[in-house]
Amino acid sequence: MKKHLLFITSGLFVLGGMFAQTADKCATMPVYQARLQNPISSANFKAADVAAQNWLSNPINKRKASQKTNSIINIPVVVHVVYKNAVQNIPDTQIVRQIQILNECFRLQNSNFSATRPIFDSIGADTEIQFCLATIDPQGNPTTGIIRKSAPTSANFDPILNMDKVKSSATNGDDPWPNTQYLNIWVCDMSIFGFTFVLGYATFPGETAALDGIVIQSEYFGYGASSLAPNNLGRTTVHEVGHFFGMRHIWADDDGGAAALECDSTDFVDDTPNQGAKSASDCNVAINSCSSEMPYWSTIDPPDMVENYMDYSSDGCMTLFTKGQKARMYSYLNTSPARIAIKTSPAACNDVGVKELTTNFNDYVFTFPNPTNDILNINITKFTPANLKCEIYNSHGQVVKTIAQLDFHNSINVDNLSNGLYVVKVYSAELAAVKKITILR
Ligand SMILES: [Ca+2]
Ligand SMILES: [Ca+2]
Ligand SMILES: [Zn+2]
Repeated sequence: MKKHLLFITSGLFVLGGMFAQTADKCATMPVYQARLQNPISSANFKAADVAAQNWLSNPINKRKASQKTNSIINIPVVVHVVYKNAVQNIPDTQIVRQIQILNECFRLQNSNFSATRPIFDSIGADTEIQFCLATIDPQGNPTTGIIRKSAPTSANFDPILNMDKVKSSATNGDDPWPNTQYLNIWVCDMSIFGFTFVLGYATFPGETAALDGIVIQSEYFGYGASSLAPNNLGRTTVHEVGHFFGMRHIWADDDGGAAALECDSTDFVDDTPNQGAKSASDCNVAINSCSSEMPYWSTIDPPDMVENYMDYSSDGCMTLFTKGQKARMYSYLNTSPARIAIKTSPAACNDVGVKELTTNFNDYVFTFPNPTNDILNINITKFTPANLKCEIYNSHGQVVKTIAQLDFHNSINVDNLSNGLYVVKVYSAELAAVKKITILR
């Protein structure tokens, strides 16, 4: 009873703190602190950390884990969509897109990696970890890897007062699949009193099977609406999956202390610069909060690595995990029983996203507004748009505009084209989508 009271009190305290600011990226640490109140959980987390640290203290392990091995780890994912209304019942395309964003970011194929400052780009890591929607369920039956479950509008899934209720059917959520075979991701509404105060949270290695996985606020899963900027590019899930593999925040959660003390704790990764405080959903490249430090790869005191997925920067700012972070992930993937097991999960795991893209590519291309008069927007939600081209045809079948290289978001000026019906073809060697648009003034 005492423990329970303690948790509620600390929960309210944290909740009060969160209300004082805008939506926070992640509730992983407050949830973790609450879990540490349970002596068994606390011992399990500690055992996982000690085993991982011992593994990483072996220089051979450390060297191998931070290098590229060309051996890919495939993580089968099951997404539990627990919804209270139609909007929260997010479409398959949004889910597939999030899996693709995970793959881009964990495999260093994100198109914004080129924006990484030169001082950091040499330590960016292809973690060689990939994700896919599971194709075999725990009973051995075929599955899309997506479960949809309706919850009453009265259900609360916030991570402080109703922590983990979304993870159990008995409390209006959905039970996890075995964490030895699947990464469980719950997508739900965590708002409380109509206020979205957290975008996601994760469990660290060592968590019990019943709770292991990550939870993401529905509208932030996948490619969110521009109104959700700067958190609309799917990086919340990348950040939370980072926690799932043992990553701590890059600023080591030592915000708020005396200035001299804010640089004295660690994220347990030796190539990420020390950082005194979290970023504020921005991309402040001017900041160097901890001075007089010299990581092994640098000859100068580096600025804060706001490009790191484990900061709270804007989604568009985030571009990398480091080699040291990769090594830390592998230290858990080689020592923590559930993380070891998932590497050889029997849940079949084809690259579902790419397979679906080939037949449904039209669903991944959005042209708007229609009709338009001057600007045509073409948005792509594809794994890598690097090789995508576009041609616009008039009603006589003649090419009137060519774009040699599409990006995720494109604004095409069509004000030199006359009124009429046009066909927009978006294509690569493997994929093709065709959209009809009208130009009308
Ligand atoms: Ca560090
Ligand atoms: Ca520094
Ligand atoms: Zn976090």
